[in-house]
Amino acid sequence: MVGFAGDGAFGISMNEMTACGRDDWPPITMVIFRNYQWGAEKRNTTLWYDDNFVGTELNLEVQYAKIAEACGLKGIQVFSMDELSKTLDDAIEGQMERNETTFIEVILNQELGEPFRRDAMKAPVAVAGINAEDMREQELA
Ligand SMILES: Cc1ncc(C[n+]2csc(CCOP(=O)(O)OP(=O)(O)O)c2C)c(N)n1
Ligand SMILES: [Mg+2]
Repeated sequence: MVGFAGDGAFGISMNEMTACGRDDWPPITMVIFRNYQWGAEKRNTTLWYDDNFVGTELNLEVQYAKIAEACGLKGIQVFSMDELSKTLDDAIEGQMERNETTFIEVILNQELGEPFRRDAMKAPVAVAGINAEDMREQELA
């Protein structure tokens, strides 16, 4: 099994790293794309709000490969496509032949890609306003 995730998505679910090295669990290989941000969300907000973004930066100091090591698994950082190809080959061999689980942390730059749906990237509009006149005191039984 080979999994792929962005660093943000992986960060939401990475507590599973503490379980996946259990003796009776099958080994896996996981590739984490480390661009230090919630890139998709940042891209959306820069398009909606005149190149502004907020709340999409991740902690620069976190190293997922080291967290994998602390969980008793293999963790490797790679910095180029060649390194990734070789490391992925080794990790899959380890998974298939030696019962090894490897987390590969791919270090990237912060270039933002094209949005998944550019046609949906219009500024949000209020579909129903809030009118103070509509408010009612809560009635307690
Ligand atoms: C459980 C959950 N929470 C929030 C979201 C909304 N969401 C979609 S993309 C994204 C950011 C993902 O960032 P990352 O995994 O680092 O991918 P990148 O765009 O940087 O490649 C978030 C939070 C989601 N899809 N699932
Ligand atoms: Mg990311």
